[in-house]
Amino acid sequence: MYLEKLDPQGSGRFAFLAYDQGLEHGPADFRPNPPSASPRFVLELARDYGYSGVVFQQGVALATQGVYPEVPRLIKLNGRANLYKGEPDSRLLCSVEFAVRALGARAVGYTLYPGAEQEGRMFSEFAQVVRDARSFGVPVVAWVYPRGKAVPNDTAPEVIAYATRIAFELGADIAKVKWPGDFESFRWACEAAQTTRVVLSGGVKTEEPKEFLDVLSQVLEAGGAGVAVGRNVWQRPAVEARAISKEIVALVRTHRP
Ligand code: FBP
Repeated sequence: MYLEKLDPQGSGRFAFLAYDQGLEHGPADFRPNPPSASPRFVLELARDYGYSGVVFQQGVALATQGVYPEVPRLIKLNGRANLYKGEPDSRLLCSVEFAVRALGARAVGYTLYPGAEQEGRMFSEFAQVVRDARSFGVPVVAWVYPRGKAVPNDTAPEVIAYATRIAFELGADIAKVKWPGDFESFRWACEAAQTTRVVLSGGVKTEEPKEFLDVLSQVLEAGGAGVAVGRNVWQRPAVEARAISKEIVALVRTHRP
């Protein structure tokens, strides 16, 4: 029922445009396509191609209040910069209440780093986010990225299946995970997640759009619910970003296993 906020037609499919990389990676991510430093570039793509929503941190959401308000906002509640290279940790920066009441969030998101030293704190913070989101009636998307010195291979099939299962166990509506490398492994991740829907995390921009779209087709074929993609869209020049957006949204909407 909560997912209706993002999917009024009840398609069970989602294509999010991720735009929290300014915090998570820094502005170097915008250099391949300088207009992408402006959130308007991303909002226009989301509006024109019917993405399920854009992923913003609190500050970007505040700066763009009233800009294309028809584009659903998924507010990322925690985050970190990547200057510190120690064990990963990501703390709550925005409450569910502020995201919903002040920023008009249709959904909230939170990154978990299972395996990291701070795993326990992130799990309990996330569990509280799930409870708060229930009281405000919004769905929760978990970015689940096993990571840290205890996790030598963060995209191993058993690690990705564990990631989606953690999302299910903790109450996420949608889990966003990295590509484990093949169809069978992604299918395992979807099975492990049970009622939690699983979407692909976009990843580094591929040379050719087709390489990315082929992976997305496999995700959908394996039972995945879609994608949350950033760099593979907005690091391309406007004409190409538009072309790949059209294909991503069409694929997510129409491809059935
Ligand atoms: P991309 O599609 O650009 O890979 O974005 C997906 C995403 O999850 C972003 O929401 C987030 O900023 C970033 O990847 C974090 O990636 P990582 O922690 O692996 O550097």
